[in-house]
Amino acid sequence: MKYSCEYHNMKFEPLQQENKITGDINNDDNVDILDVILINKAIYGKTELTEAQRKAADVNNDGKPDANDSLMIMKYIIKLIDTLSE
Ligand SMILES: [Ca+2]
Ligand SMILES: [Ca+2]
Repeated sequence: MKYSCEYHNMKFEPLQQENKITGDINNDDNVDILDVILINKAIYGKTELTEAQRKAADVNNDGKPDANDSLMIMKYIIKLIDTLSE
């Protein structure tokens, strides 16, 4: 049985393991628009990222998830760049 509870916008789920894919912030094994939405919400303070999510979101590895990472993930989704992890 999956444990999950939602309060308004916030969703809490057990996130024990590290996010495996760079840019896959919600850890669903795909890098897609949902991850861009999540990083943008975090940038604007609408949501909190876990430590693992912050690492997955920090695609350019400068120590923090921000607009540059969001842009890189978008470029990756529309195939302007081939890879997020160098
Ligand atoms: Ca994802
Ligand atoms: Ca970054």
